[in-house]
Amino acid sequence: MRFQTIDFTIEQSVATLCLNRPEALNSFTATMHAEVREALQRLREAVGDGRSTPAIRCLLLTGRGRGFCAGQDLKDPAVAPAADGTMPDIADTIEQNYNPLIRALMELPVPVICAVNGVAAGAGVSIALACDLVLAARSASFIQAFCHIGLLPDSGGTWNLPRAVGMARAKGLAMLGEKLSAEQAEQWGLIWRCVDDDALMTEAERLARHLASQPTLALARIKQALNQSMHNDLHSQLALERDYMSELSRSHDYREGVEAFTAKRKPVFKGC
Ligand code: T3D
Repeated sequence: MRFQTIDFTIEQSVATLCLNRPEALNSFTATMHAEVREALQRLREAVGDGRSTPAIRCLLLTGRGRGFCAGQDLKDPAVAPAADGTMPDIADTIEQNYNPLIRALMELPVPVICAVNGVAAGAGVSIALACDLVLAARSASFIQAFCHIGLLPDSGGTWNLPRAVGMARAKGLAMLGEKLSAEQAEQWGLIWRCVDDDALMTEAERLARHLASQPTLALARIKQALNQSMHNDLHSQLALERDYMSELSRSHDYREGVEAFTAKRKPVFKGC
């Protein structure tokens, strides 16, 4: 599939979406938003409804060049001040572009791996935090750059950040906008793992292939249940676990998992 600002490929049930504007640290323009939206829409259709083996069983998101994503392209005419000095209302781009992107990633019923290959800043951090497993190159960093330009962490930043690292660290990061190294991000629980730079893509692709061979429907329900636990009370969460378990207990992969365990062989999951 040919796009101008992203590369989108599918191989062995793994879709890879690579942000490809390295000269601007993969910051988002209106075109990039439209292309990412289209790729995610195609992906969502390929995942299906969980009743049969999905054509795609994992998404890997990364960036080209020395940056992962520097958030909004601050030079994009769509968000720049007009010639007469009037400022655009950025609620429009947030509502039309960033919010649907965050929902699409967090609601996608397959695991989303983010390989943070370099600096992530502004909405670039929020996008990484909307993914399920974040790997980062040791030289990568995370910057809540919003406060440097008079904004606040959007794209779910104020929701995901305190849940990941706690309120004290979230406020420090968001109000100071200091660079957080990948190693510190791992120690603080912001990301799953920090790996050596030259091992990042090998490790991310290995993880993606592994997840794509696992019981996809169960992974989808794990993702949904953990995300919903952030705002459910215990009673609602217990009911939700019961309902998801009821559905999963009727899946092919549950039967296969138990049969393989009993027969002491490796399970072959179909993802449904
Ligand atoms: O519409 C709205 O605003 C609403 C949405 C908001 C969501 C947001 O994401 S707001 C936050 C926007 N992002 C930022 O404020 C980050 C801006 N970038 C930086 O602070 C720095 O570039 C970094 C800390 C990320 C990296 O610094 P460094 O020194 O490694 O690289 P650099 O030299 O600053 O950047 C390299 C090039 O990328 C440079 O281009 P040039 O001068 O070589 O032609 C730079 O202008 C460009 N670049 C980096 N970030 C952006 C960008 N160009 C446009 N927009 C960017 N966000």
